[in-house]
Amino acid sequence: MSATYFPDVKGPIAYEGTDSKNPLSFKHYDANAVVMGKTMKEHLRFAGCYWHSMRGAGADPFGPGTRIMPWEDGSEMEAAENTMHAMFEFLSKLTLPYWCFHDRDIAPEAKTLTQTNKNLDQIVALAKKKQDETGIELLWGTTNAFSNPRFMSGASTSPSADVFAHAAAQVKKAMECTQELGGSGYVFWGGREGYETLLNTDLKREMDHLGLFLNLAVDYKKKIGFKGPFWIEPKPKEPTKHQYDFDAGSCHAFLQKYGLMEHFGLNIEANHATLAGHTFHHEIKYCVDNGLLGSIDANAGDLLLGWDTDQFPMNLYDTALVMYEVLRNGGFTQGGGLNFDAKVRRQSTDPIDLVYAHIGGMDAFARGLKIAAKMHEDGAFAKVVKDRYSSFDSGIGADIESGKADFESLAAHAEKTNIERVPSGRQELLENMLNDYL
Ligand code: XUL
Ligand code: CO
Repeated sequence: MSATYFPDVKGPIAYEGTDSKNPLSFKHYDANAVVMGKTMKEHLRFAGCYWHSMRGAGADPFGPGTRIMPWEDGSEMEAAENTMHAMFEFLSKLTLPYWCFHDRDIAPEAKTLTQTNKNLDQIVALAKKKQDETGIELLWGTTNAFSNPRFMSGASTSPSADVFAHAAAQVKKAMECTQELGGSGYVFWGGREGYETLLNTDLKREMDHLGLFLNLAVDYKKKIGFKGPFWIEPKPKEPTKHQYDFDAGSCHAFLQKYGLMEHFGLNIEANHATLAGHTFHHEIKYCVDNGLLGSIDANAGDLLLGWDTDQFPMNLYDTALVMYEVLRNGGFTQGGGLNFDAKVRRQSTDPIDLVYAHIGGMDAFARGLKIAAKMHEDGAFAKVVKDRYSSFDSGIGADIESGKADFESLAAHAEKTNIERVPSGRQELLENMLNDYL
């Protein structure tokens, strides 16, 4: 193990305020500063992700990886251990309180499942030691049931029952590892749970299998006493043409149909929201209004590109409006947080680029939190929305909402009511107000 993998970062990154010219400092993220009764650290619950930060070398369909990753050194298992050391050095220096991983990110897959699980046990023991030494905690764990060629046609939605069994074995083990490391939650992103063509796909059978699989996961969670919630991570497409967990709304319907609402929330990723044709804000608001806000994969897409670019979040409108909803939710009540499921660009090749990227993302969300808190404290937007629906607070509106009205009483009301005009939506004024907060 090398003494340090990030030699340019001497100590933990500190808050130095907006006047600082030090690029290795936070300008806005002041972990212990109190905002609306909680520290920024408690509100934002930042996590670093293992797959992009430690394992993603920058390969794209046109060329191999470009990044310098000095921790990928030695035999496969030595490299796995070095990488875990590098991850905790990186998390500590960025003062990231949480981390997230897939089973296959942290330990190499062997020829047999038995040996693969042994590899995992060895690395999980090291991760546990590093957690104890640093106080850094696991936000969530998950399974990579999409990279191995056996999962080419899906995992729990594969037409092969043997593949279904392999996916179950993997989730079983990854859930045990997550429990061992004290993870807050467990994520299901349906990597290839979708289809390429309906000509070879029994859509109903595949979705039933997915529902069954998640119910089996709930049974096992109860059996081992894993306390954390499960979170589905919606994504509409990529790698498959159509993914079953399309967006928050379709996951909500799925969870209700298969009797899973009690055990699941959602992990909303910004770039997945935009791929589904929604704003990040929309997906989060939908979750808050339906008791589904689990956790967030904090990244951003490029609106000119139609794929998952997983860039670092820099847009203050996004961070402010998303934190406005998180505050409205009373925080991450299911134990989630903001996981940087984001990668540096292929031309950002030095380990230090990873540090700049996270500083930028953390500051963007800290600013978003401060803006959102001010919006809540002023209450101006909440008042606009409340007033806009005030016709439902009394009279016929109250009768509608309470279920007292029927079509006959509504028709009688309409006959004696002449609607001259509906009040203005005032969108432009509201957008001006929003800009005043930024
Ligand atoms: C893929 C993606 C995953 C999940 C975890 O688009 O976001 O990394 O976050 O499997
Ligand atoms: Co993600």
